[in-house]
Amino acid sequence: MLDKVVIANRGEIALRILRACHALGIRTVAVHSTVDRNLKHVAMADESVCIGPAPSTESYLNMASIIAAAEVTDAQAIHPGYGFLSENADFAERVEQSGFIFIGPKADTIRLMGDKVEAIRAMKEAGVPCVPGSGGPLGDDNATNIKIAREIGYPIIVKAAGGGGGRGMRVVHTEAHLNAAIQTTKSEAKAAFGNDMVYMEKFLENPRHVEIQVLADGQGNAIHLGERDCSMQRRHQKVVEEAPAPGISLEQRAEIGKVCVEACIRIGYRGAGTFEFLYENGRFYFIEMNTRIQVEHPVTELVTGIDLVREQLMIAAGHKLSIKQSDVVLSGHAIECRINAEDPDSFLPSPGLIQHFHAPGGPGVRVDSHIYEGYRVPANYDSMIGKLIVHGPDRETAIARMRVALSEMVVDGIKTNIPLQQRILSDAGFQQGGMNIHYLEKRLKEQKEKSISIV
Ligand code: MV4
Repeated sequence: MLDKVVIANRGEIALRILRACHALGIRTVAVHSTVDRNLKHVAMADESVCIGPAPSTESYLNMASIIAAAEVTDAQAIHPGYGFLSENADFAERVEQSGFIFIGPKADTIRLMGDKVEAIRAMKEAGVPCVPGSGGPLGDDNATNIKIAREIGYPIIVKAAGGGGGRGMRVVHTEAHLNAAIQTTKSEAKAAFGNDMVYMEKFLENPRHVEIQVLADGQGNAIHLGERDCSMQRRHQKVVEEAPAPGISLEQRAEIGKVCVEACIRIGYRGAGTFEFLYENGRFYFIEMNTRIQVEHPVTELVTGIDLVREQLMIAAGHKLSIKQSDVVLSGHAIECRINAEDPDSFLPSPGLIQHFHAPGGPGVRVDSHIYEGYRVPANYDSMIGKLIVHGPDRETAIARMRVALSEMVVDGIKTNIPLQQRILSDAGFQQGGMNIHYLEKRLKEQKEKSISIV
């Protein structure tokens, strides 16, 4: 087993990784910025190293500082968590070149998936169903692009190869707007990602966002752990996630899961990964692959009983997968509500001192959070202060447990989105299940218009 791991992240995921390490007898090194000295996992880690000032560009994104921290503490491996450097191929490469284990896929795999054009090409070749599209980068010839768009059929979406997660995209409804959209997306992509390569896909108007979790050991073995529905989102920020996805049959799960597993084996995938799909009219369309542990991984853990971060550590230590596909049995239903330090109506961040914190509990209730009474939420980072995750024998029970848990949870001193989460969990559409990616924004807009008309 690994003997010492650097946790190159902060907040709840740093604590989650620390717990998985300690459960395996692995010693931990917390790296933190100056404003993050009081993070819970820093106090719990075997060692800690301050890697720089508050701005993440100078701390959590500072490759040299993080690698230096591994060197001075004589650690063996670096876990990047999510966000920050987790999907930075150059970082993974530098970590390995410095003689450490990067807890994740090979740098080349991260690079492949970072280029959306190449990722789609590789997945299509491996038999993964993709959105009808250009199948490659768009060239400069307008007539050719018009022809491609006609073949796909409008509406189409122009996406940046270097984008992902909702950045660098433009929907086009008619031929008259195609060329301008391509040019604008190209120049925005050049500025944002230093890469002006763009591609075209059929624009799916009302899809759900359903993703498949995989684990692979890079030694020819891979399994899938079913799907998550992440359709409840606002401005590309997921708000509520659940597993399994409402309305997906055992047969369809097995079928799409098998396709993802075969793709993992084909590309020599290593570690935890997520195949992101749009799901519309009963069909899956691959859009992107994430090569990191994801925020919403706990819902998969609760329905499978598999500790994903433990498996990441085992794989990084060189173990073959110990879980067979036939060992993966989904049980019940899990829901995650992201808890953010933000105004529940305006969505503006609300950093500050936590004066009182009461965590909910009871059967099937899990709280993944680093906050405590007296902790100050800094203004420098993402506003997520934790996740409330529940599990129950069925979706109705999970919803009931989440509603009770949200009502029990107290976070005083700052504003949180708990009231918003309570409204979502009480919403008829959410309760019905299977809503598409536009549902939450539509409901929020209706609510806002209503509140204005009263005044
Ligand atoms: C799409 C799409 C419709 N059609 N691609 C947004 C984030 C990025 N991962 C891909 N995204 C989309 N790609 C085609 N061909 C709609 C979206 C999209 C979306 C996807 C998942 C979750 C939320 C979303 C919100 C708006 C648009």
